[in-house]
Amino acid sequence: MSGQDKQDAEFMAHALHLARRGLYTTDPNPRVGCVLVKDGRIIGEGWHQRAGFAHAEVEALQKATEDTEGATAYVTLEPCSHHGRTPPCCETLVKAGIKRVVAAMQDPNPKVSGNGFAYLKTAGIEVSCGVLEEDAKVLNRGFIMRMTQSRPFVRSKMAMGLDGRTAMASGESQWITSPEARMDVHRMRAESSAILTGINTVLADDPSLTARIDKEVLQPIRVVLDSTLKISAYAKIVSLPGRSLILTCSKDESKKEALQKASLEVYELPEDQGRLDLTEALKFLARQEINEVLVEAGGVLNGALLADNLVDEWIVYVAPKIMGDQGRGLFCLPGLEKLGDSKEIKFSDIRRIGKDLKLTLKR
Ligand code: AOF
Ligand code: ZN
Repeated sequence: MSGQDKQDAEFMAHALHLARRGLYTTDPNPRVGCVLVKDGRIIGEGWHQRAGFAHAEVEALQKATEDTEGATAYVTLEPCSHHGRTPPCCETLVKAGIKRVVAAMQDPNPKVSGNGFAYLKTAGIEVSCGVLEEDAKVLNRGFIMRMTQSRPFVRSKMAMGLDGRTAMASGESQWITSPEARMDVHRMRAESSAILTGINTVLADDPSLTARIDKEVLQPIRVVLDSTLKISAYAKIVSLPGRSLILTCSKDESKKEALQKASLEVYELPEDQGRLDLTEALKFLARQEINEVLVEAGGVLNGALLADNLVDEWIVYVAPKIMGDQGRGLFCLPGLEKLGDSKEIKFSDIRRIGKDLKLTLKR
Protein backbone atom coordinates (compact mmCIF):
# COMPACT_ATOMS: atom_id res chain seq x y z
CA MET A 1 0.00 0.00 0.00
CA SER A 2 1.41 3.42 -0.96
CA GLY A 3 1.60 6.29 1.55
CA GLN A 4 -1.32 7.96 -0.21
CA ASP A 5 -3.46 4.77 -0.14
CA LYS A 6 -2.77 4.36 3.56
CA GLN A 7 -3.74 7.95 4.26
CA ASP A 8 -6.89 7.58 2.15
CA ALA A 9 -7.92 4.48 4.12
CA GLU A 10 -7.32 6.24 7.45
CA PHE A 11 -9.40 9.29 6.58
CA MET A 12 -12.13 7.14 5.06
CA ALA A 13 -12.24 5.04 8.26
CA HIS A 14 -12.86 8.30 10.13
CA ALA A 15 -15.59 9.32 7.66
CA LEU A 16 -17.26 5.91 8.18
CA HIS A 17 -17.06 6.42 11.92
CA LEU A 18 -18.90 9.73 11.48
CA ALA A 19 -21.47 8.13 9.15
CA ARG A 20 -22.30 5.58 11.87
CA ARG A 21 -23.52 8.42 14.07
CA GLY A 22 -26.54 8.53 11.77
CA LEU A 23 -27.26 4.81 12.30
CA TYR A 24 -30.58 5.39 14.09
CA THR A 25 -31.84 8.57 12.43
CA THR A 26 -31.22 8.96 8.66
CA ASP A 27 -34.06 6.81 7.30
CA PRO A 28 -35.01 6.69 4.46
CA ASN A 29 -31.70 8.31 3.49
CA PRO A 30 -28.35 6.53 3.69
CA ARG A 31 -25.85 7.02 6.51
CA VAL A 32 -23.06 9.20 5.13
CA GLY A 33 -19.92 10.74 6.64
CA CYS A 34 -17.44 13.27 5.24
CA VAL A 35 -13.97 14.48 6.25
CA LEU A 36 -12.16 17.47 4.68
CA VAL A 37 -8.37 17.25 4.66
CA LYS A 38 -5.77 19.88 3.80
CA ASP A 39 -2.00 19.41 4.08
CA GLY A 40 -2.62 16.10 5.89
CA ARG A 41 -4.82 17.68 8.59
CA ILE A 42 -8.57 17.38 9.13
CA ILE A 43 -10.14 20.83 8.65
CA GLY A 44 -13.81 19.84 8.67
CA GLU A 45 -16.10 16.90 9.30
CA GLY A 46 -19.78 16.15 9.06
CA TRP A 47 -22.38 13.43 8.80
CA HIS A 48 -25.92 13.13 7.58
CA GLN A 49 -28.26 13.30 10.57
CA ARG A 50 -31.77 13.19 9.16
CA ALA A 51 -33.58 13.24 5.83
CA GLY A 52 -34.14 16.87 4.91
CA PHE A 53 -31.13 18.03 6.92
CA ALA A 54 -27.77 18.91 5.32
CA HIS A 55 -25.90 16.13 3.53
CA ALA A 56 -22.58 15.08 5.07
CA GLU A 57 -20.45 17.12 2.63
CA VAL A 58 -22.39 20.32 3.26
CA GLU A 59 -22.13 19.86 7.01
CA ALA A 60 -18.37 19.31 6.76
CA LEU A 61 -17.96 22.44 4.59
CA GLN A 62 -20.07 24.50 6.99
CA LYS A 63 -17.99 23.34 9.94
CA ALA A 64 -14.60 23.84 8.20
CA THR A 65 -12.13 25.63 10.42
CA GLU A 66 -10.11 27.07 7.51
CA ASP A 67 -10.32 27.89 3.80
CA THR A 68 -11.40 24.74 1.89
CA GLU A 69 -9.68 25.81 -1.36
CA GLY A 70 -7.45 22.94 -2.49
CA ALA A 71 -8.71 20.47 0.15
CA THR A 72 -9.57 16.77 -0.35
CA ALA A 73 -13.06 15.54 0.58
CA TYR A 74 -13.42 11.95 1.86
CA VAL A 75 -17.04 10.86 1.52
CA THR A 76 -18.51 7.44 2.30
CA LEU A 77 -20.94 7.75 -0.65
CA GLU A 78 -20.67 9.37 -4.07
CA PRO A 79 -21.67 13.06 -3.69
CA CYS A 80 -25.16 13.72 -5.02
CA SER A 81 -25.80 15.51 -8.29
CA HIS A 82 -29.59 15.89 -8.05
CA HIS A 83 -31.96 18.42 -6.54
CA GLY A 84 -33.78 16.44 -3.81
CA ARG A 85 -34.77 17.72 -0.39
CA THR A 86 -31.42 19.56 -0.52
CA PRO A 87 -29.35 21.03 -3.43
CA PRO A 88 -26.65 18.91 -5.15
CA CYS A 89 -23.50 18.44 -3.05
CA CYS A 90 -21.32 18.24 -6.18
CA GLU A 91 -21.99 21.89 -6.99
CA THR A 92 -21.26 22.90 -3.41
CA LEU A 93 -17.96 20.96 -3.42
CA VAL A 94 -16.87 22.62 -6.68
CA LYS A 95 -17.78 26.10 -5.37
CA ALA A 96 -15.80 25.40 -2.19
CA GLY A 97 -12.64 24.80 -4.27
CA ILE A 98 -12.23 21.10 -3.38
CA LYS A 99 -9.51 19.62 -5.61
CA ARG A 100 -9.88 15.91 -4.93
CA VAL A 101 -12.85 13.73 -3.91
CA VAL A 102 -12.31 10.24 -2.47
CA ALA A 103 -15.50 8.16 -2.17
CA ALA A 104 -16.03 4.72 -0.65
CA MET A 105 -18.73 3.72 -3.12
CA GLN A 106 -20.95 4.86 -5.95
CA ASP A 107 -24.46 5.99 -4.95
CA PRO A 108 -26.92 3.21 -5.88
CA ASN A 109 -29.69 5.83 -6.19
CA PRO A 110 -30.44 5.89 -9.96
CA LYS A 111 -30.89 9.67 -9.71
CA VAL A 112 -27.18 9.95 -8.83
CA SER A 113 -25.38 6.69 -9.71
CA GLY A 114 -22.22 7.86 -11.51
CA ASN A 115 -23.60 11.32 -12.36
CA GLY A 116 -21.98 12.81 -9.26
CA PHE A 117 -18.53 11.53 -10.25
CA ALA A 118 -19.03 12.67 -13.87
CA TYR A 119 -19.99 16.18 -12.72
CA LEU A 120 -16.93 16.43 -10.48
CA LYS A 121 -14.55 15.17 -13.20
CA THR A 122 -15.96 17.64 -15.72
CA ALA A 123 -15.25 20.40 -13.21
CA GLY A 124 -11.61 19.29 -13.13
CA ILE A 125 -11.73 17.54 -9.75
CA GLU A 126 -9.66 14.37 -9.27
CA VAL A 127 -11.97 11.51 -8.24
CA SER A 128 -11.18 8.11 -6.68
CA CYS A 129 -13.79 5.55 -5.65
CA GLY A 130 -13.63 2.23 -3.77
CA VAL A 131 -11.74 3.07 -0.57
CA LEU A 132 -13.12 0.82 2.25
CA GLU A 133 -15.99 0.02 -0.08
CA GLU A 134 -17.10 -3.16 1.72
CA ASP A 135 -17.51 -1.35 5.07
CA ALA A 136 -19.49 1.42 3.39
CA LYS A 137 -21.75 -1.14 1.72
CA VAL A 138 -22.52 -2.95 4.99
CA LEU A 139 -23.51 0.34 6.61
CA ASN A 140 -26.13 1.03 3.94
CA ARG A 141 -27.07 -2.50 2.89
CA GLY A 142 -30.79 -1.71 3.22
CA PHE A 143 -30.61 1.49 1.19
CA ILE A 144 -28.56 -0.30 -1.49
CA MET A 145 -31.02 -3.18 -1.69
CA ARG A 146 -34.02 -0.84 -1.93
CA MET A 147 -32.36 1.18 -4.69
CA THR A 148 -31.07 -1.77 -6.73
CA GLN A 149 -33.60 -4.54 -6.07
CA SER A 150 -36.73 -2.63 -5.00
CA ARG A 151 -36.96 -4.56 -1.75
CA PRO A 152 -35.60 -3.93 1.76
CA PHE A 153 -32.77 -5.81 3.49
CA VAL A 154 -34.53 -8.40 5.64
CA ARG A 155 -33.15 -9.63 8.95
CA SER A 156 -35.03 -12.03 11.19
CA LYS A 157 -34.46 -12.18 14.93
CA MET A 158 -35.33 -15.31 16.85
CA ALA A 159 -34.72 -16.78 20.29
CA MET A 160 -34.65 -20.43 21.28
CA GLY A 161 -33.64 -22.77 24.05
CA LEU A 162 -30.86 -25.30 23.72
CA ASP A 163 -33.27 -27.86 22.32
CA GLY A 164 -34.32 -25.60 19.46
CA ARG A 165 -37.71 -24.60 20.89
CA THR A 166 -39.03 -21.06 20.76
CA ALA A 167 -41.88 -21.61 23.19
CA MET A 168 -42.95 -23.97 25.95
CA ALA A 169 -45.70 -26.52 25.34
CA SER A 170 -48.17 -23.96 26.79
CA GLY A 171 -47.16 -21.46 24.10
CA GLU A 172 -45.41 -19.27 26.66
CA SER A 173 -42.45 -17.68 24.84
CA GLN A 174 -41.52 -14.23 26.11
CA TRP A 175 -38.25 -13.67 27.98
CA ILE A 176 -36.40 -16.80 26.91
CA THR A 177 -33.13 -14.88 26.73
CA SER A 178 -31.09 -12.76 29.14
CA PRO A 179 -31.45 -8.95 29.57
CA GLU A 180 -28.21 -8.48 27.58
CA ALA A 181 -29.69 -10.23 24.53
CA ARG A 182 -32.87 -8.18 24.89
CA MET A 183 -30.83 -4.96 24.91
CA ASP A 184 -29.15 -6.14 21.73
CA VAL A 185 -32.60 -6.58 20.17
CA HIS A 186 -33.52 -2.99 21.05
CA ARG A 187 -30.36 -1.80 19.30
CA MET A 188 -31.29 -3.83 16.22
CA ARG A 189 -34.82 -2.43 16.28
CA ALA A 190 -33.35 1.09 16.46
CA GLU A 191 -31.24 0.39 13.35
CA SER A 192 -34.27 -0.90 11.44
CA SER A 193 -36.71 1.10 9.36
CA ALA A 194 -39.55 -1.29 10.16
CA ILE A 195 -40.39 -4.25 12.39
CA LEU A 196 -42.38 -6.93 10.62
CA THR A 197 -44.53 -9.37 12.52
CA GLY A 198 -47.49 -11.67 12.00
CA ILE A 199 -50.98 -11.36 13.40
CA ASN A 200 -50.50 -14.47 15.54
CA THR A 201 -47.62 -12.81 17.40
CA VAL A 202 -49.72 -9.68 17.93
CA LEU A 203 -52.65 -11.75 19.27
CA ALA A 204 -50.42 -13.88 21.51
CA ASP A 205 -47.97 -11.29 22.90
CA ASP A 206 -49.50 -7.84 22.19
CA PRO A 207 -45.97 -6.45 21.62
CA SER A 208 -45.17 -2.73 21.39
CA LEU A 209 -42.24 -3.24 18.94
CA THR A 210 -40.50 -0.01 19.93
CA ALA A 211 -36.72 0.51 20.20
CA ARG A 212 -35.86 1.34 23.79
CA ILE A 213 -32.23 2.49 23.83
CA ASP A 214 -30.45 5.40 25.41
CA LYS A 215 -29.98 7.36 22.13
CA GLU A 216 -32.00 9.52 19.77
CA VAL A 217 -33.91 7.08 17.55
CA LEU A 218 -36.26 7.42 14.63
CA GLN A 219 -38.71 4.73 15.81
CA PRO A 220 -39.22 1.86 13.34
CA ILE A 221 -42.52 1.60 11.50
CA ARG A 222 -44.59 -1.36 12.74
CA VAL A 223 -45.84 -3.72 10.06
CA VAL A 224 -48.32 -6.54 10.76
CA LEU A 225 -49.18 -9.20 8.19
CA ASP A 226 -52.83 -9.91 8.85
CA SER A 227 -54.43 -11.61 5.83
CA THR A 228 -57.95 -11.81 7.32
CA LEU A 229 -57.91 -8.65 9.51
CA LYS A 230 -57.98 -10.30 12.93
CA ILE A 231 -56.21 -7.41 14.65
CA SER A 232 -58.11 -5.61 17.40
CA ALA A 233 -58.38 -1.82 17.50
CA TYR A 234 -57.25 -2.22 21.14
CA ALA A 235 -53.88 -3.83 20.35
CA LYS A 236 -50.98 -2.05 22.08
CA ILE A 237 -49.40 -0.86 18.80
CA VAL A 238 -52.57 1.13 18.01
CA SER A 239 -52.06 3.58 20.86
CA LEU A 240 -48.34 4.16 20.25
CA PRO A 241 -47.01 7.19 18.35
CA GLY A 242 -45.65 6.56 14.83
CA ARG A 243 -46.94 4.50 11.92
CA SER A 244 -48.51 1.04 12.16
CA LEU A 245 -49.18 -0.66 8.82
CA ILE A 246 -51.55 -3.59 8.47
CA LEU A 247 -51.00 -5.59 5.28
CA THR A 248 -53.95 -7.73 4.34
CA CYS A 249 -55.71 -9.51 1.51
CA SER A 250 -59.11 -9.09 3.18
CA LYS A 251 -61.80 -7.21 1.30
CA ASP A 252 -63.83 -6.43 4.44
CA GLU A 253 -64.25 -2.69 3.91
CA SER A 254 -66.09 -2.00 7.17
CA LYS A 255 -63.36 -3.67 9.23
CA LYS A 256 -60.76 -1.70 7.29
CA GLU A 257 -62.55 1.55 8.01
CA ALA A 258 -62.82 0.76 11.73
CA LEU A 259 -59.08 0.07 11.91
CA GLN A 260 -58.23 3.18 9.91
CA LYS A 261 -60.31 5.24 12.35
CA ALA A 262 -58.15 3.78 15.12
CA SER A 263 -55.14 5.28 13.23
CA LEU A 264 -53.85 2.05 11.68
CA GLU A 265 -52.86 2.22 8.01
CA VAL A 266 -54.48 -0.71 6.20
CA TYR A 267 -53.24 -1.80 2.76
CA GLU A 268 -54.70 -4.55 0.62
CA LEU A 269 -52.04 -6.56 -1.20
CA PRO A 270 -52.16 -9.48 -3.66
CA GLU A 271 -52.61 -12.97 -2.29
CA ASP A 272 -50.80 -16.16 -3.16
CA GLN A 273 -52.76 -19.38 -2.53
CA GLY A 274 -54.91 -17.88 0.20
CA ARG A 275 -52.10 -16.09 2.04
CA LEU A 276 -50.45 -12.75 1.58
CA ASP A 277 -47.87 -12.75 -1.19
CA LEU A 278 -44.68 -12.10 0.78
CA THR A 279 -42.60 -10.99 -2.21
CA GLU A 280 -45.26 -8.37 -3.00
CA ALA A 281 -45.39 -7.34 0.66
CA LEU A 282 -41.64 -6.64 0.65
CA LYS A 283 -41.86 -4.73 -2.64
CA PHE A 284 -44.64 -2.67 -1.06
CA LEU A 285 -42.42 -1.90 1.93
CA ALA A 286 -39.65 -0.71 -0.41
CA ARG A 287 -42.17 1.63 -2.07
CA GLN A 288 -42.82 2.99 1.42
CA GLU A 289 -39.07 3.86 1.48
CA ILE A 290 -38.30 1.17 4.06
CA ASN A 291 -34.61 0.21 3.84
CA GLU A 292 -34.20 -2.39 6.59
CA VAL A 293 -36.78 -4.77 7.98
CA LEU A 294 -36.42 -6.66 11.23
CA VAL A 295 -38.71 -9.68 11.39
CA GLU A 296 -39.92 -10.55 14.87
CA ALA A 297 -42.36 -13.33 14.31
CA GLY A 298 -43.18 -16.95 15.02
CA GLY A 299 -42.38 -20.13 13.14
CA VAL A 300 -45.15 -19.83 10.55
CA LEU A 301 -44.04 -16.47 9.09
CA ASN A 302 -40.37 -17.38 9.51
CA GLY A 303 -40.94 -20.68 7.70
CA ALA A 304 -42.78 -18.96 4.85
CA LEU A 305 -40.10 -16.28 4.46
CA LEU A 306 -37.37 -18.92 4.45
CA ALA A 307 -39.25 -21.03 1.90
CA ASP A 308 -39.58 -17.98 -0.38
CA ASN A 309 -35.86 -17.05 0.05
CA LEU A 310 -36.77 -13.59 1.33
CA VAL A 311 -34.50 -13.35 4.40
CA ASP A 312 -30.93 -12.02 4.07
CA GLU A 313 -29.78 -12.53 7.66
CA TRP A 314 -30.97 -14.42 10.73
CA ILE A 315 -29.99 -13.51 14.28
CA VAL A 316 -30.66 -16.45 16.58
CA TYR A 317 -30.17 -16.10 20.34
CA VAL A 318 -29.65 -19.43 22.05
CA ALA A 319 -30.49 -19.56 25.76
CA PRO A 320 -28.98 -22.39 27.83
CA LYS A 321 -32.47 -23.62 28.71
CA ILE A 322 -34.08 -26.96 28.05
CA MET A 323 -37.64 -26.26 27.00
CA GLY A 324 -38.91 -29.78 26.32
CA ASP A 325 -39.90 -31.46 23.11
CA GLN A 326 -43.55 -30.31 23.11
CA GLY A 327 -42.70 -26.69 22.28
CA ARG A 328 -42.60 -25.08 18.84
CA GLY A 329 -39.50 -24.92 16.64
CA LEU A 330 -37.99 -21.92 14.87
CA PHE A 331 -39.37 -22.56 11.40
CA CYS A 332 -42.65 -24.15 10.43
CA LEU A 333 -41.82 -25.86 7.12
CA PRO A 334 -44.38 -28.54 6.32
CA GLY A 335 -43.39 -31.16 3.80
CA LEU A 336 -39.75 -31.57 4.78
CA GLU A 337 -39.03 -35.26 5.25
CA LYS A 338 -35.68 -36.41 3.97
CA LEU A 339 -32.33 -34.81 4.68
CA GLY A 340 -32.25 -33.89 1.00
CA ASP A 341 -35.32 -31.68 1.58
CA SER A 342 -33.63 -29.68 4.33
CA LYS A 343 -32.80 -26.00 3.89
CA GLU A 344 -29.21 -25.01 4.47
CA ILE A 345 -28.01 -21.53 5.42
CA LYS A 346 -24.56 -20.39 6.57
CA PHE A 347 -23.12 -19.31 9.90
CA SER A 348 -21.41 -15.94 9.59
CA ASP A 349 -20.75 -15.06 13.24
CA ILE A 350 -21.02 -16.62 16.69
CA ARG A 351 -20.55 -14.77 19.97
CA ARG A 352 -21.61 -14.86 23.61
CA ILE A 353 -24.02 -12.28 24.90
CA GLY A 354 -24.88 -12.34 28.60
CA LYS A 355 -25.76 -15.95 29.44
CA ASP A 356 -26.72 -16.66 25.83
CA LEU A 357 -25.15 -17.27 22.43
CA LYS A 358 -25.80 -14.99 19.48
CA LEU A 359 -25.65 -16.71 16.12
CA THR A 360 -25.66 -14.76 12.86
CA LEU A 361 -26.56 -16.68 9.72
CA LYS A 362 -26.75 -15.74 6.07
CA ARG A 363 -28.27 -17.18 2.95
C1 AOF B 1 -24.77 12.57 -0.22
N1 AOF B 1 -24.58 12.88 1.08
O1 AOF B 1 -25.18 12.92 3.20
C2 AOF B 1 -26.59 11.93 1.62
C3 AOF B 1 -26.77 11.58 0.27
O2 AOF B 1 -33.64 14.00 -0.45
P1 AOF B 1 -32.23 14.42 -0.31
O3 AOF B 1 -31.92 15.72 -0.97
O4 AOF B 1 -31.75 14.38 1.12
O5 AOF B 1 -31.37 13.37 -1.13
C4 AOF B 1 -31.30 12.06 -0.71
C5 AOF B 1 -30.44 11.29 -1.66
O6 AOF B 1 -29.16 11.87 -1.69
C6 AOF B 1 -30.23 9.84 -1.19
O7 AOF B 1 -31.20 8.99 -1.74
C7 AOF B 1 -28.84 9.56 -1.72
O8 AOF B 1 -28.88 9.22 -3.09
C8 AOF B 1 -28.20 10.89 -1.54
N2 AOF B 1 -27.78 10.94 -0.13
N3 AOF B 1 -25.85 11.93 -0.62
O9 AOF B 1 -23.95 12.90 -1.05
C9 AOF B 1 -25.43 12.60 2.03
N4 AOF B 1 -27.49 11.63 2.53
ZN1 ZN C 1 -25.69 15.42 -1.31
